[in-house]
Amino acid sequence: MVRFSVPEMHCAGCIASVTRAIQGGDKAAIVTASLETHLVEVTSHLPVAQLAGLIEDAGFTVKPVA
Ligand SMILES: [Cu+2]
Repeated sequence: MVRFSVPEMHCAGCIASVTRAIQGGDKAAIVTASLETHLVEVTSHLPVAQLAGLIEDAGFTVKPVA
């Protein structure tokens, strides 16, 4: 599981966009997002950089969280 900070994620629509973007790259990905922490947790076989790219392509600033 990898964790990303997505500060611009502010509503359920944003979560839907992020989830759709990730699952566009890996339809089996499990995505959990929190509006309180702006964290997105992803379980996927894709590498971290590629997951970050998918989120970015959806229009969000993203950074991996250690
Ligand atoms: Cu939103």
